[in-house]
Amino acid sequence: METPYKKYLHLNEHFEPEEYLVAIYSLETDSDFLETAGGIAAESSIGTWTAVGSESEEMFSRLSARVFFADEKSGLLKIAYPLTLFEPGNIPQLLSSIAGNIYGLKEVKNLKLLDLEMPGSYVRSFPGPCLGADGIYEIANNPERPLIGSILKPKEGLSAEEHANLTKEIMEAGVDLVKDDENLTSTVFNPFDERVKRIMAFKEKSKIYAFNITAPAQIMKERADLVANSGGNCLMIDIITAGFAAVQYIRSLNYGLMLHGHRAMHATITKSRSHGLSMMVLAKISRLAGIDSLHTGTVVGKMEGEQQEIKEINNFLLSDWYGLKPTLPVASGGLYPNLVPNLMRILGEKILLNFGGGIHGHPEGSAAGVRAVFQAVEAVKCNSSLCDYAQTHEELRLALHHWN
Ligand code: CAP
Ligand code: MG
Repeated sequence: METPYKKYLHLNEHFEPEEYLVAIYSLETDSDFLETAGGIAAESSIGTWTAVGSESEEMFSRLSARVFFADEKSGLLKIAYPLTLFEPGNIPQLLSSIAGNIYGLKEVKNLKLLDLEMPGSYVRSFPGPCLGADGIYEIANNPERPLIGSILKPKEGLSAEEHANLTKEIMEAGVDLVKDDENLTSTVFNPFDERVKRIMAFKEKSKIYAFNITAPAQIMKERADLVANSGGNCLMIDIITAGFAAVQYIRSLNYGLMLHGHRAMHATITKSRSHGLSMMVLAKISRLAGIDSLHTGTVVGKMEGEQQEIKEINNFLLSDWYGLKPTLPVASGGLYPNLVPNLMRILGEKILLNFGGGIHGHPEGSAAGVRAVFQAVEAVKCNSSLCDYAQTHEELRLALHHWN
């Protein structure tokens, strides 16, 4: 059976897709490589498996995607999409097109969306972050170091009262930010409303609390309203499980609060080297949607993530992008004081470093854990080794011993 796929091939190394959105994929197939590439371009733009009489030649030349680069050896494909295919400011629609049906095509063995290049007019149709990295640093009075945050542990289990007490203890010990864990929303033992009330009773303006509002959209709004009306400064959303429509909805309500993006479940689509989509793509759409701080990986912690990729993502998040504010990268997952020098060397200082077990697992308790982290940061700032610094800093000494 003849497919219409090959007409989507416009191989031309010199093609300059200025007013197109470009998607870069890697493809593995046991079928004809070029035909499958054409099929991907067809299915993700205007086509289907057979020619249809309702599609005119004029329509095809105006709206079809074009495969302008295809290398069978590496599997690399570049597809250009006319911008008029996309509704401005609509992330779900973008994903339904360029990261939708194509993964299910029988001929596709593996397909990974590696990167997206978007023209300024499309990028500017999104609001981007409200505060951005600089706005977050401003809340914390612009320290000349990475921001230090903590996730309360255990993930779930503390009552609202215990949760608030522990938050108070570690905020007084110095952390800039405390956050709910990704699976803590509202439970019988720790109801959202009570948690907000108890924490807002003592939280100072320069401290950030990220309340996890993740829920069905109407409940997310109620929770966001409560945080805003209680004087809070940050909303946390599990951006993958809640979905980008939910993120865009909360951003559209213009609370003026920081939006912290937790990426729980991202690895279902990012972890395979050959299939799914990359964390870079998620980072780009998170910034479009208005996420102010985004988990991007640690290199040295418990979660998978390669140094070069994480550095590229963090550089992207902090760089100029058609006037959208930068998103602050967040390193989190299996971090503890001993790792701070490597973290700062590899990922720099414009970053939020988040410690869960690495603070609350300190042998002398959570406040001592906070002090150990700050001592590690101070050691780096004054070019001292952790071992030397630990000789006069007891909490750091205990941490080095405990986690060595
Ligand atoms: C870290 C964490 C974060 C992960 C998310 C956890 O706790 O709270 O959710 O960092 O991973 O639940 O594992 P620990 P990522 O500090 O105790 O490891 O940032 O890679 O999305
Ligand atoms: Mg967590």
